[in-house]
Amino acid sequence: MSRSDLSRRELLEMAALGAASAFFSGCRALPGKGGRPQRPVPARRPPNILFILVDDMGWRDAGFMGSRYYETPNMDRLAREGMVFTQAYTCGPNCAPSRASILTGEYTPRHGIYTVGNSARGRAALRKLIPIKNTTVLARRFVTFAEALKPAGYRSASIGKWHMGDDPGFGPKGQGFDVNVGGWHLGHPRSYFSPYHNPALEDGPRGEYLTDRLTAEALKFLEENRDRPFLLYLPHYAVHTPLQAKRALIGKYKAKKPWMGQHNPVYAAMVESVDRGVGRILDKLRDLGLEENTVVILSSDNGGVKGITSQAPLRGGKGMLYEGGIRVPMIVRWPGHVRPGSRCDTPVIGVDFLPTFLDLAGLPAPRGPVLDGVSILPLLEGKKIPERPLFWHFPAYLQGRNVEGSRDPFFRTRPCGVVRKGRWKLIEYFEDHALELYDLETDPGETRNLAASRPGKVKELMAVMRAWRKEVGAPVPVKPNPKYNPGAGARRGRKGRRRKR
Ligand SMILES: [Ca+2]
Repeated sequence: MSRSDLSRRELLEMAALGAASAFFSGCRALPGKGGRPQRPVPARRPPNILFILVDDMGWRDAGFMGSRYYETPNMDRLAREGMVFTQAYTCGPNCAPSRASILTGEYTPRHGIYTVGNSARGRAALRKLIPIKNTTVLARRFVTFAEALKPAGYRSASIGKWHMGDDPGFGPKGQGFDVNVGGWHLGHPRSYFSPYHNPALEDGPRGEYLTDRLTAEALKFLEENRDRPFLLYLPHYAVHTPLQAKRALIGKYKAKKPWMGQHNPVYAAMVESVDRGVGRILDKLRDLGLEENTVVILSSDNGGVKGITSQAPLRGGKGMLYEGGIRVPMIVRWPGHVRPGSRCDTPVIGVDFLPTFLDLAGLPAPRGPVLDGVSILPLLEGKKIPERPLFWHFPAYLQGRNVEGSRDPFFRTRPCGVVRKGRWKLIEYFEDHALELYDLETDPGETRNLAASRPGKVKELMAVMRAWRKEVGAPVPVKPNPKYNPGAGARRGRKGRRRKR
């Protein structure tokens, strides 16, 4: 029986009936998909889950990731008390696809959210192919982690950015969260200072700072829900553009020396505001006695924007499928379970959150939805998970003039597919089937394309990627663009040398 045979409500009711009864009646095995027995569901209060997702925060945009420019003492403390994942990935190089996959545990071809807005971005004359049409609203049939956790009695809130539709129906509340503060279709704030002009967020006093406000809303939710399992999803609007920070925090960064391409004092002040919020949340957990039974996760939805920040030595930034666009910082803290100050180099990816949350809650996978990721609970416990390939599918164009690290002067990326398996990463560009093969172990900066010298590896990875595309129904663009003009780039290249972010 597939998802299409069942309504969304039926799925949730089935999950609720099966799991909730087991949850409250002690340990027993639940039937899994195809009648296989699953793990017993323990009769304990499941841990709270507090997931702080920073927007556009680059892989090195924090002290614990090595930055000597940004000051993030609270994130650094979280890192000292938890596990840092050094090879954490998001499923897209920009906001909406990453979020849709984080929330649903499904790769982008399944929900069709491949990019932000239009998939045909950039000048038409420079695009060889008609890209695959993008979806901008997450369909109701998808089961989010808020819905998946309901059978265990979690009270859930989404406080911050949503970017996949509007309530009622397609915002956080339509997708299973009990509380929505500030989440709607827009992917950036109109202003970081109140009035916010956001229909999902009541304005605060004039001049109130959005990051502080979301932190305050999070603290309120923690206080109100201290006595029951909660899922707090805190997707900050920061540190996405517009670059707007509290004046008092900017000055000291102006006096600091740039470090490895990190030099923007306003952006640094925005990072610091998020960090101060993290500190207040950690303090509140401690004050409420919730520290022990709360899993705190901090990560980002895509790489930092080139020109504003830098993830060097990784190549590129937001909007690219190079490591700088898709590798993100990530910490998980869970006292008594995760070894403080530990580090994990195993690659993990956005679709792993939902299965991990189910595992934490002691719930079986809901019947119907496909889970593309795996639970990373074994990694948190210092064990291993079986090696698996990771995939990206980006059948879209993202413009960007002369962005450092990109493959050409007009686009941050052209339509492509990517697979990572072990140390190897293969990129296939759909316009001309050009291939790039990188050995991330010896060349994390993706500077040496080994495709020509390792044909065997290319063949192996292409087969893995093609099989995956077939499995998930990933559409590859093949239709030529009648507006394409091979000479357009040359003319434009001569006269237009202006730089654009
Ligand atoms: Ca983003």
